[in-house]
Amino acid sequence: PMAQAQQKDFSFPKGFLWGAATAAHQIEGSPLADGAGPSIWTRFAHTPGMTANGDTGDVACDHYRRWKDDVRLMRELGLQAYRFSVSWSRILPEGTGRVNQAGIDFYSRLVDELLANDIEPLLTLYHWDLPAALDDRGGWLNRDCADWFAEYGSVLYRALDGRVKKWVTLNEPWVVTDGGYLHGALAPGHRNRYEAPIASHNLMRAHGAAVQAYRAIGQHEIGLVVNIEPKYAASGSVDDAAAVKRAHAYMNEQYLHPALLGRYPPELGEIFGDAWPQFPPEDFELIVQPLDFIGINYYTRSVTEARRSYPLDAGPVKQPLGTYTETGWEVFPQGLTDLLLWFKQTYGDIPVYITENGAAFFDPPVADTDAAGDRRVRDPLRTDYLRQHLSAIHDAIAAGVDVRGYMAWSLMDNLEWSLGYGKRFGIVHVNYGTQERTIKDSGRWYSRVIASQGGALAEPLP
Ligand code: GBH
Repeated sequence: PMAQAQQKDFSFPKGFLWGAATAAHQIEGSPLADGAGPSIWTRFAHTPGMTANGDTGDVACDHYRRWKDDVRLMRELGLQAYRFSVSWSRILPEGTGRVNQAGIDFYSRLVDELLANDIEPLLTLYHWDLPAALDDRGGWLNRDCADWFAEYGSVLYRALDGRVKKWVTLNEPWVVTDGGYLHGALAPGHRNRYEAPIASHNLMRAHGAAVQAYRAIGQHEIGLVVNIEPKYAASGSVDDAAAVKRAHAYMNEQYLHPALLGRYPPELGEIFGDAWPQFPPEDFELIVQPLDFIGINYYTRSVTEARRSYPLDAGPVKQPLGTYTETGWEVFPQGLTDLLLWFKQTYGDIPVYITENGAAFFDPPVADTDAAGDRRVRDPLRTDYLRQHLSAIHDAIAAGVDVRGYMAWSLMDNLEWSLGYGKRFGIVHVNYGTQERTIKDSGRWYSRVIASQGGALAEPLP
C-alpha cells in the first residue's frame, strides 16, 4: 500500500491525442509515379556521395503502394492520429501551375482510409521535399516562394479541408536551412553563410502566406512545427552563458520569434555578422499570423560552450555520463519538460502538440520466440526512451502547459535522409528486402499506453 500510494498517476488529459508520424520522402517510394515531378531529395540522393551507401527514396517503405496495409497497422496499434506529409511535386509536378489530379487522389484515398478507421489525419505541407523545378528557380532563396507555397497549400485546402482538420505548414525550418543551406548535409546541399538567413526568412514568409491562404479557404486548425533543442551551458562562465543565448536564438527563437512575436532575436545579428540582412519591416506582418497550435519535435538537448564557433562548428559538448542513441544524440528527457515550460513562459498559452519524439537504436533481428509464436523485436531502449519522454510531458502538463497530443517518431523504420536506411526510429520494424512489417516491443508497449490513456507508464518495464 505504501508503494501504491507513492506511485505516480500517469493519466493524461481527456482528449489527449495519441499518434505516430512519418514523412513522404522517408516512406513512400515511387517518387515519380502517376505524373509526379522530381523533388530536390530525388535529385540529391541520386547525386553520388550525398547519402550513406547511396541510399535513395526510390523504394523506401513502399508506402505509396502499401498505404492500405499501413493504415491497418495503425489500427492494430490503436493510434488515434497519424501525422504524415504530402509530396509537393506529386500535387504540382513543376511546383506551381499545372495540378496533377493523380497526386491529390493518392492523399485523398489515404485520408478516407484513416477516417474510416477512426484515425485523425495531421497533414504537413512541407517536410523538406521541394519540387526540383522550384529549386531551379532559386528555391527558398527566391522571394516568390511565399506565393508558390500558398498556391500549393490552397490546392490541398480545397481538396481536403474538413476531412483534414489539423494542418501544418512547415516541418522544422531550422533543419531546412541549417542542413540545406548552411552545412550542406541535406538537400539542396548548399554551404553558404550568406544564403542561410535568407532561406530561413523566406521559409517564414512562405509559412505566413500559407496560413493566410488557409484562413480564406479552410475552416479548421493550422500550425507550424519546429524542432527545439534546449541549450545548457558547459560551465558557469560568462562566456558560456553568452554562447548559450546565441545557440538558443539560432536554433529555437529564429523561427518561433518571427512566427509568434513578429521579430527576430537580436543575437542573430551577432551570429551572422555581415551576412545578416536588413529585412523589409512589412515582411513581419506576413510572417506573424495567428496560429491554432505549435508542433514541437523533440529529440535531445545540447550543452554549449563558447570555445566552439556556433553555429558553424555546432556539435554539443559530449557528456561523459550521458546516454546516447545511435545517431549520437544524448537522451535527456528533462529537456522536454524544461522547453515546454520555457515555451509557455515566452509565447503564452498557445496549444502544443509534440509532433515528433523518438530514438534510433540497433534492434536485434526479428525472432519468432514468444509463446503465441508471434514475431517480436525486443527494443527495450526505445521503450524506455518513449516512457521517459512521455513522463517528462506529463510533468509539463501538471505544471500547466497545454500539451494536446503526442506523435511518436516514427510509425515505422524509414529512410533517415542522408544517413540512409541504417538508422531505425520505428516502433514498427521494416524488412527492406520483403517490406514485411513487425510491431516492435516498443510499439506493443505504446499501444498499451494509448489504451490506458497513459496509465501503463506506471507499470514496470517488462
Ligand atoms: C526530425 O529532425 C525530422 O523531422 C525527421 O524527418 C527525422 O527522420 C527525425 O527527426 C530523426 O532524425 O547532433 O546532438 O547536435 C530531427 C532534428 C536536429 C534533431 C539536429 C537532432 C542534432 C543533435 N534534429 N539535432 S546533435
